Amino acid sequence: MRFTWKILVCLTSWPTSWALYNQSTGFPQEEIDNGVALQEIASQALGQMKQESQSSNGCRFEEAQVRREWYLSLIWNRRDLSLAARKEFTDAVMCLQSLPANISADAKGTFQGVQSRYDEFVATHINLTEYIHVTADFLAWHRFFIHAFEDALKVECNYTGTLPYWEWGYDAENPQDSVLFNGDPYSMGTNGKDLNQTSLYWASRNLSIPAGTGGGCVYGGPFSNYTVDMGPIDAPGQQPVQDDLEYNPRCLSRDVNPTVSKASITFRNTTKLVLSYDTIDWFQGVMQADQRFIDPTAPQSFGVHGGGHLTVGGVLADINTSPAEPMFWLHHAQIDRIWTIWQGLDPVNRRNAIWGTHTRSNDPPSSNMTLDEKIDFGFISQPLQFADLMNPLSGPFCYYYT
Ligand SMILES: [Cu+2]
Repeated sequence: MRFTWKILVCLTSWPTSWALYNQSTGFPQEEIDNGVALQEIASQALGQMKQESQSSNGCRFEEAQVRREWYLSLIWNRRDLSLAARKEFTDAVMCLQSLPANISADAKGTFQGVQSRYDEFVATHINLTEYIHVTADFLAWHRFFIHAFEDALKVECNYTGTLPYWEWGYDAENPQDSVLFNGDPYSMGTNGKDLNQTSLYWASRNLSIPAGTGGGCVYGGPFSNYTVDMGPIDAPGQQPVQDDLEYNPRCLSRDVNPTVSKASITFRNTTKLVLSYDTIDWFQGVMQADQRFIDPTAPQSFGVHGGGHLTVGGVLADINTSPAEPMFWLHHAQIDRIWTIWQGLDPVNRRNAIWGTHTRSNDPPSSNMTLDEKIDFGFISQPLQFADLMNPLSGPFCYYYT
């Protein structure tokens, strides 16, 4: 009996002692790489958010909206949204693309490219690009922007779901094989047609990146008949239009890129981002590969933010015009989720943490932003106070990620 017990102890402790632990995180490397660690960190953060919400007078956690991933769970290896729910989402997006724009005839002079209600979101992002990326309000601005989009789907297109998010880690190895792009009626449409390109020159960065597995137009499934009305403006391998807001009808292009995804949006990179930085300057800086905060251990990375944009490629790779690609909303929901997890791990110190100025990488130099400032949302909303956009469970928001 005693002997058996000893063997049992030996057997149960054996895998642990042999597992390769990542010293700084306390998780076995395997769990960091397969997403189990991030999942655990996320539920820890959510627990703290729930407690925090009970002591404030924001929305009631029990009544909050829940945003889900395209996967069901890691264990069952299925997607989180039912087929019907996925189709309801893409149908609602196509509905918004078919609704007329609200903007006035005056504004139409400047915003020539705006053909639909959906395009108002695109034009707002194009117009504000220099003031909402690598600035103090990057995360908060995009949090409200995607919320306003979700709201428009509900109010104007009777959408009954919430914004889905894209957990990049599931697709980092083989993004071109993702069910997101399998082209069936429950997907986000296909990859772009393969143009057999080898590299793409990115003029604004004076840099060439390896081409992906597509490059041409989405040819099947949702969005294969969708017309992008503006851009390109600033994307690898694409000739920019003369005027940022001009009307330039074209197909939705994609160039799903495994070289970029493997280097940037793995569970390992995302988990490291969430766990390694205690201050917002570093967290948001590394996330965006801000030149001032390049992660010295991953110099080739575009950060998870740019990495997601470049993994899908084509229209999503265009800094200014990217919301014209419906994957934008799933990618930025994940960006928002990662910020939410980071905030939730230490709400006392991180809930209202901001850092930075009004201009991209502070070039040209501008003043530091404060939480009392109003943030501009173009056609999407009246300006809103920065401080009101810091918590997904208060202010205009009432949602969390599962
Ligand atoms: Cu953006």
